[in-house]
Amino acid sequence: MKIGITCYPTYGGSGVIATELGIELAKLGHEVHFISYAIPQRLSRFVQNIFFHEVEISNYPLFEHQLYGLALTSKMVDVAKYEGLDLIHVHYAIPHATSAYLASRILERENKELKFITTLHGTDITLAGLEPSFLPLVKFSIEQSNGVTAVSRFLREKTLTNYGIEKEIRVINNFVDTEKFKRKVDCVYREKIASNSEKILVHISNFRPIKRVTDAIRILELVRKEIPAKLLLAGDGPDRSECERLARQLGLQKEVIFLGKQDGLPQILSAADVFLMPSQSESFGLSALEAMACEAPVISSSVGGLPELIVHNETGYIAEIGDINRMAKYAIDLLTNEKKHKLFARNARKRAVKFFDKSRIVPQYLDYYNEILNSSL
Ligand code: GMT
Repeated sequence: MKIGITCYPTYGGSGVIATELGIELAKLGHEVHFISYAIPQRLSRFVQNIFFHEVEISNYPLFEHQLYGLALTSKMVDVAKYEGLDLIHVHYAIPHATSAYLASRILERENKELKFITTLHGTDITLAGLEPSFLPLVKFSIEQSNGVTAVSRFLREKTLTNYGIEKEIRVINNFVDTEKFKRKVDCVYREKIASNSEKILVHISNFRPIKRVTDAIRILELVRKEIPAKLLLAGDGPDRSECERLARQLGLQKEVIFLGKQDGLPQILSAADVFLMPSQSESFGLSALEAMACEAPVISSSVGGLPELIVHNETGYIAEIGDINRMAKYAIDLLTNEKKHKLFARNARKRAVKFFDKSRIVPQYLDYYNEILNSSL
């Protein structure tokens, strides 16, 4: 198959899933054409069968706001036409689904069919898509997609109810390469950052307000009242300065370690005794899954798709949003009970391998592509 993939190429979870999916499809012999404004972050090396098409954006002075969605449409038309794409798979609805819709209409005028599948990832539905400036367009673009997938049951239900859409949405969960994401015994972070008696909490995100990273710092403060511990923070974003300020204010500047944006996530996750995800909203929680694959029990808020991933009292714990006292209590419980911690760590890895390994999820996308290509929709 010749497949076009459009995604945000940066550190966000949707871009990661799109890129890893493209790589796996290419390994299976499919030809994959990424269409975006920059080469995806996780595509830093040559991979056979993968091609990248950069969307050039005009900076003509009259266009005060960049017209990326339109430039993307034209690039999709070109790539579909000249590379002979069978379909386009867009990740994150805004503006990708709308661009794909326009591209398919343009090609229709030339008697060429281009089907497109939209994968909904999270804030495209729960946050940005609900803004009045986007809502009608997001609803329309989802309805016009030949196929739609959502990364959790939660996100499917939200889409159907929030947008009043009556359309079959296939749930295809996030996935992880459990061979790459596995606990490393010689973890440099553990050696360099903490002494033997210190426990390590880890959080990885893009530091947006929705991630509630400051909760992770407050949880560390409570945990440290009982046991010596440090917090490793990887990633960067708008809330980073606020987090640094809070760590200083709580006198934890040495105990909260900011790593910034990082590529070697399995190494960082291998240092984790516990992974924290106190998000306000989370449609699936890809980094929690990556942590589980590295044998880190996850303590998270009970929002969105997280309860579909984390089994409370088995692979980790779930608490109400903002209930840092409970989350800290759960962390202390796990960190002071070696037997329980080992069991949860093992359960977490087992669950990641059994239900969310790439070998289980990637074929679901391929089956869905074939279904859509063979349907009359
Ligand atoms: O929040 C992020 O990390 C970025 C965002 C995105 O769309 O790029 O992530 C969303 O997609 C991920 C991959 O499907 C999900 O695992 C995340 O839960 C989801 N984030 C939110 O819902 C806030």
